[in-house]
Amino acid sequence: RHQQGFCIWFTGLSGAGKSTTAEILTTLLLERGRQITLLDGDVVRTHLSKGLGFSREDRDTNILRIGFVASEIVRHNGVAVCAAISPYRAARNEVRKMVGSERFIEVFVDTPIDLCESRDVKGLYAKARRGQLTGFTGVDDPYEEPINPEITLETVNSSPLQNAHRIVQFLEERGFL
Ligand code: GGZ
Repeated sequence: RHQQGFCIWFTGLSGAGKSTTAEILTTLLLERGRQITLLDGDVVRTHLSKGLGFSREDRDTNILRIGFVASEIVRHNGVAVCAAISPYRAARNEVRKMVGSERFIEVFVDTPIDLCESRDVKGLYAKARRGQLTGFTGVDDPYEEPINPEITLETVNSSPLQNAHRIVQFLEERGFL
């Protein structure tokens, strides 16, 4: 059976749970026999986007690079799971156009900043609050929430596993799986 490709695009603050949910989703999709490419912003920045910083221009470059790779994967009927903060709406919409809107599934990981900050796995929020790190998303740099995401995930009362299952259910309903 011929299966069409698609792109799952996670967006949300640092520490919102994008990577964790994306990793679980990848496992669930692999179990269904799909080939998945996981493009995590943090990881992409060590090779494809090596040397880029966190200015608006560099973030947009990072997002468009990830988007370009995702669009190639989708064009060849593969599955791209992308997880980067992607704070700017215009860049996300650009990627949506590159991939094709009908195959682009924007997933807003809607974790309140207080919760991201209380987890602070890498201690970056604390650094940003102390002024040792400037231009940190949500602290002194913008995050533009999606207006019409295909999926909004709530993470206060839902686990990453539950959220990954929600995405799988959406994909089944839409005929992607
Ligand atoms: C936001 C930053 C910053 C600044 C370093 N602002 O939670 P993390 O640590 O592991 O993931 C964040 C990552 C953000 O990279 P992305 O490629 O996802 O960002 S973007 O989509 O905006 O291009 C965070 C860390 O890098 N980090 N400095 N100033 N996050």
